[in-house]
Amino acid sequence: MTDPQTLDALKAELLDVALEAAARAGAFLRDGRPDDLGVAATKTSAVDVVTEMDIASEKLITDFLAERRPDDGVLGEEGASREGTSGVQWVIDPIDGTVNYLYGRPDWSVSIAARKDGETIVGVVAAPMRAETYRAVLGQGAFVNDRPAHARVAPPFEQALVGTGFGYLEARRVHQADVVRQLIPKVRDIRRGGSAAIDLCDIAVGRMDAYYERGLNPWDFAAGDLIAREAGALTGGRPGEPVSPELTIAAPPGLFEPLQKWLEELGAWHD
Ligand code: LIP
Repeated sequence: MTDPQTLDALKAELLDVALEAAARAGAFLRDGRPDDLGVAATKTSAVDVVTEMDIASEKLITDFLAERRPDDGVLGEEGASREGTSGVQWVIDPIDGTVNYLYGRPDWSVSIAARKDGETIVGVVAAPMRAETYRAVLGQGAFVNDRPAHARVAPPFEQALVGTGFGYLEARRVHQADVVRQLIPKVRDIRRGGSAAIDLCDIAVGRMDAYYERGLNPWDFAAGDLIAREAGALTGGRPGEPVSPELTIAAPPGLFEPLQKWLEELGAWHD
């Protein structure tokens, strides 16, 4: 068991490192985006893309982490993978919202989380085109820039503004479209932002009432999940489950429960 004072000092150091890494990568991506940016590679389908900037951003972040925290482990979306010896693992999405970034749309982010013995204790999401950085330390609240972040009070279900997203494979998209088709008449409206990390932070700052998505990777949700929880939202997957690639849900108490029930009944957790 880590001494509380030592743990607090570790959290403070990891937050400082995450903020600096996200700021450096965010500035590089904002200021250095090539006008002729193209697709460098594809992953699960022809529309699941990687750009040279995703790869360069991940290298910038991992080089910085190696300098500041050489004994930590690393897991990055674009292949960064290092076993550490410190018990700390960094979980990195160098551009969350790659398709938005490719098209020159503003809603993309850099998502960096630090896990200690498997538990996320620091989360940072930088959204440079919004001039906002969202952050949270476990047990110490959530912030947007230097302002405290708080999730909205749950509205009635039919007045909820709900965010979601869709996968890259046709079979999954067909089922996801069927789920959202049945949800749309029951809520205020739907938003599809394109960056899970920003969607989770929008729950934290009260810009959306709820968010759900199937098929996210740990680097998509690790930081935003902590930020949403520290802002007062509940997060999870199927009933009794934590957020996972199977299903990610975030919403304030009073809305989280009926939404989770609806998504379970609609089969949002499977393809
Ligand atoms: C994206 C997620 C988004 C999802 C997209 C994509 P990426 O992550 O943040 O919520 O709907 O399909 O997975 O690939 O841009 O890092």
